[in-house]
Amino acid sequence: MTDLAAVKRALAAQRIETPSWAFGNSGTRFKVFAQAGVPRTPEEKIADAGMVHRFTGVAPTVALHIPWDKVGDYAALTRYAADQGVGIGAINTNVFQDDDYKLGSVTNPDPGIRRKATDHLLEAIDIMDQTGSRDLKLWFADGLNYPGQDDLRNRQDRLAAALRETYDRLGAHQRMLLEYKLFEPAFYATDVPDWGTSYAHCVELGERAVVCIDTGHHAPGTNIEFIVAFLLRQKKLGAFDFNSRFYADDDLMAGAADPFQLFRIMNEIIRGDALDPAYGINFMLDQCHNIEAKIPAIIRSVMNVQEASAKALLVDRDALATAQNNGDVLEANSILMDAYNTDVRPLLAEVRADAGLDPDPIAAYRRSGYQEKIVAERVGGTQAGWGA
Ligand code: LRH
Ligand code: MN
Repeated sequence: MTDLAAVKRALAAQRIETPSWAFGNSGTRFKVFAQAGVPRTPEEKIADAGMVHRFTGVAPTVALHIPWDKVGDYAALTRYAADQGVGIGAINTNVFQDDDYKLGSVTNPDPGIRRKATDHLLEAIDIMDQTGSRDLKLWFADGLNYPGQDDLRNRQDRLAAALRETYDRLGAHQRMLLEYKLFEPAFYATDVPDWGTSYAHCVELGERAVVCIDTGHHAPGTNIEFIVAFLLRQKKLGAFDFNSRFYADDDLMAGAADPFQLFRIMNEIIRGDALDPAYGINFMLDQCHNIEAKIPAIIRSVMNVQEASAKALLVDRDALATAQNNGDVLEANSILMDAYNTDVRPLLAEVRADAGLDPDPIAAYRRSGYQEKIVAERVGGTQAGWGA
């Protein structure tokens, strides 16, 4: 039988990290629809992240992306974040937007360009030393568009060398999250295309190199919860970039396109006793809100992760194990589906009320008038995000 008090404690202790860039303008190659009230500075992005935490109670850190969030004084930015009720989370590097990186960054045939890219990764650790961040998050757009364009093995050697130099620079409490992605912007081969490649590099590097699973970075039909189960078993799962998709790297709200998949992922997390922040997995969002209001969309995404987690926490693990061990296929499946089909919104409303929060974070945000305030105040300047 499931211990409801324990479920509520686990939900109250849950931590979800928001992405600074999701508060900025974003879109597709066809159009970026700028929105009124969008932040112009890292401080304004952090203030918006503060609002998500204020109304959900479970989003106390915000991930930064460099140079999108470059400032002169990261210690001051960290103090500003504290005033907004949040901490600075993972530091994301960006070796995908510079002209020099057309043929790759750390995998580029040109050693001078590899040096430049590696120096950016090292600079990000300097920033972590100032923000107190634990996680260095690496994603490489590096790849090829045509067979023969470059040597696949040489590129892996170059990647490994850059990762080694970066790993050896990490401080004792710092980690490297290596994110993989099947394709885009490269359309023939990506140098870190799948969990296996990331895992192999992380094993080669050491215990503080772990895999980051972005739920939008797999081939259609990929069983992501299998990857979660496997990496948990290997103690190599470090983080998630939660979002959802119908087709490719759509970066839609987590749980919006496939709430059952998010439930199955959180089910493996719960089965692995890995939800508690003490276990060390960084549950992050990585999304782009191209047409919807950004702050409510991120609040909704946090709630979707909470709902998937609550359903997974309600799985009757003893009954499930018994049915599985008895080879009772239908019973085992129905026990899992019973949890998935449970309406957990009243339970989460209780958890929020117990924490002194409004049971409906989105309604509370709407009543706060913050949206109207930022639309009125944030006039002029250059909006953050993709150029409109
Ligand atoms: C790459 C990615 C990566 C970030 C970027 C914003 O698609 O998922 O995590 O650096 O989005
Ligand atoms: Mn990502």
